[in-house]
This record gives sequence, structure tokens and C-alpha cells, in this order.
Amino acid sequence: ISRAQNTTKQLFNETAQQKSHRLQWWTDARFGMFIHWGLYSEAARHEWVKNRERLTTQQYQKYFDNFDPDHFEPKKWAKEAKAAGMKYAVLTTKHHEGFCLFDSKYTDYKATNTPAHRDLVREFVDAFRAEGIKVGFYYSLLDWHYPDYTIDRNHPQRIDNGDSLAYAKINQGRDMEKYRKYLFNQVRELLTNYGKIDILWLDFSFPGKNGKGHQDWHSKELLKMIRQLQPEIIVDNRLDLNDYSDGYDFETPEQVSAQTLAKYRGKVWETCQTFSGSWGYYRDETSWKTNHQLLDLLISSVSNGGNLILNVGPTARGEFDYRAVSHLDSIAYWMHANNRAIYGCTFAPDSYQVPDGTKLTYNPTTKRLYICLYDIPENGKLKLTGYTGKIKYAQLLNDASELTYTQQGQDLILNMPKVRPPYDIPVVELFLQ
Ligand code: FHN
Repeated sequence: ISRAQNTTKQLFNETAQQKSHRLQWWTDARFGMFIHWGLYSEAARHEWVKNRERLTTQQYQKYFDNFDPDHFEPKKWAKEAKAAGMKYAVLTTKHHEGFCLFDSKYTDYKATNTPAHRDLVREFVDAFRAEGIKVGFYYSLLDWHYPDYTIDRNHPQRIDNGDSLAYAKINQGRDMEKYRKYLFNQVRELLTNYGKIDILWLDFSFPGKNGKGHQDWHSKELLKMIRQLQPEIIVDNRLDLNDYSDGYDFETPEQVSAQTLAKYRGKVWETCQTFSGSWGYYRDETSWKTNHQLLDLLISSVSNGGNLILNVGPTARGEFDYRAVSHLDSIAYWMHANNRAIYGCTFAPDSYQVPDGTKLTYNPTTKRLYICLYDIPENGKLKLTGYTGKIKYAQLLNDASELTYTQQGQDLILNMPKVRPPYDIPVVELFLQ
């Protein structure tokens, strides 16, 4: 990422070393929590419900009037994130619906004006910081409530046939300059009023896809303001800026399969994933990922040099859904015993052949290699081709029990435990020469 580092230096007077240092905690962390929470949680049928059902702002008002998260206990959220081994958490401060979870002085469409009467963002940052978890803000560039925001193909009031004259007509009087000023003012509030913010997750305007970066968001000016307000902040790539050279920090492959993550190796990236098919709470959603799929996403992210941010969609009463809690508990159980294979790790050097039925992670600081055992060979012997002379000790990570091995020429034969460790994917820790 030298090109990015160099150009960021030009834009923000940041050297490659400074950029690497700025991102170090984040790349070491590897695992975060995404939290999608808003009025859509009240509708409980996807965060795009206003769009999918083409609801007008008037039709959507009932969710504002009824939003009363009486069970909201951010300290409980933070403890659940910490137990699961999540080192950072990113909360939607405003999603596409335009509803602000923070006490913005630029709008009345905010949580403090609902029956909640609370600055939910303030409580989120306080609770998660108290648990030592870094805090991030998601902020939607799209806004389906703001009266000057342009009605486009992603808007609830979109025109199906794309009639440009009809669009011109319904957008008469809508002043995007007013919206841009609102956007800048709110981002400034978020980065000024809540202390040190570690991550800004802007959404959505993918690089070079919407063509909105230059017209609607004034992305480069926005990014400059962001970095002036919070010099250490880490920013995603969804400002429709086309390359690291524009000064964003990481790519955001979304809902991609674990198998496709190999193509991001060598880049700076975080895959964002849901438990189910929805980011916002969706009561009747039935397609949920399994615990194994979620664990595979975490291991596959790290074994390809990236991060995983895993989303929870709290209910309108402010609680994590029982299914999300079950998954978080399963991840917590595995992470308690095996998080050394995650934190500070990345992809293994090519010189380490990947044994069949395993995935590797590698900690370049401690010089330890982790073999994640998706399968344990039936003969109880794991062949490590070409590992002779490369390791000095081997153990099972969860209980630090020694694993003996024998040498066969250039290969090592690792003796597997006879009693299967009580983990979906047990891990071998190799101490390298
Ligand atoms: O439209 C949003 C979606 O609701 C969700 O917030 C995801 C999270 O990455 N981002 C957009 C879709 O790419």
C-alpha cells in the first residue's frame, strides 16, 4: 500500500510510517462489532423497509413516535462485544432513513425527540470505552428524510422507469448544497462532541460506482475536514473516492463468501457481515449464518490479512436479539481459548505450505504460526510438508498441551490429540525458529 501511504502523505502530510502506526491497533484488532439500530428496528423487517415499501415520511412517522428503547443498556452491549473478543464497535449514528441517534442541533429528527429522550450515541461511546473497546461511527451519506436530498434510484420515492424529466420535476426545489452543508455540519458534530472517535464508516458511495463523490458529497473536502478534526481516525472507502491515493484507509468487501477473501490479500480491508440477511433487526428473518460459517469468516479474514466486522441489529427495545446473543456466545467460547490465532495475525508467508483441511494465520511479532484445524486427519497425523527446521515447539492452543512430531526428510508429522478438543475448529500453535 506504498502508493496509498505516499499520497496520503501529500494530502495529509502523513508519512508511510505514521499511517502504518495510525492503523496498527486496527489491523492488530482484526475483529469488530457493527451495530445497525434505528427506526427501522421498530418496523423489524430490514433497514431498507422505507425504500422497499416506498413509505413516505408521513407513513414512516409512526416509528419515530413509538421509538422507546426502554431496555437499552449499552453497558450490557459492550460486555457482550468484549466477551466475543471484539476490539472495536461501530454504531449507526444515522442510517439512510435520516434518523439521528445523536443529539444533533441541525435536525429535530433525532432520538432525543422520541420517547427515548436519550442521546444514544453518547451512551454508546461511554459504555464501550469503559470496556476498553474502540468506538466508531457509521454515518449514511444517503438521507431519505432530508427534504433537500435528491430523489434518486435508491430513494423510497424513486421513479421506476428512470424517466429523467420526471426526476427533474420531482427534484425541483431540492437543494443538494443545503444537504451537503447539513452533512458536513453533522459529521463535524459527531467528530467534535463525543471525544476521540477511532473509526468513521461512511456509507454508501463505492469508489467510482455512483459518481456521487465529486458532485454530492464533496468527498475530498469532507475527508480533509474529518482528518483535521480527528487526525488519528480510520476511514472506510465509501466516499466514492477511486483509490487509496485519495486518502481513505480501508476497503469494505460486504457479505462476500469466505472463499473470495483471498483476492484482498496484501490490501488493507475489513469485510462487513451480518448474522442474517438483514443489517437492521428483522424479526421474521429465517436465513441465519451458522456458528461454523461465522467462525470461518473470522479465520478466513485473518488468514487473508484482513478484518471482520460482524453486525448486530438490536431490537426497538434496545436489546440484542436472542439469536445474535447465541452466536456471540459461541464466538466468545472459541475466542477465549483461541484468540491468539486472531489478534496481531495476518496471512502466513508462502514458505509455509497449508496442510489439507486447515487454514493458517501468522503472528509476525511473536513468530508463531497457527494451524486452524477444519479437519483432523483420521490417522491422527498431520503432515507438514517442508516444515523441517522451521519449528521449535508445537502445542494445542486451547490448553497449551504439547503436540509431539517426528521428522520425515523435509516434512514433519504432527501427532494430533487422540481426544478431539471441544472446539468447532481447534488450533495448533507452532513456535517458529
Ligand atoms: O445500504 C447499506 C446497508 O443498509 C448496510 O448499512 C450496509 C453495511 O455495509 N451498507 C449499505 C449497503 O452496502
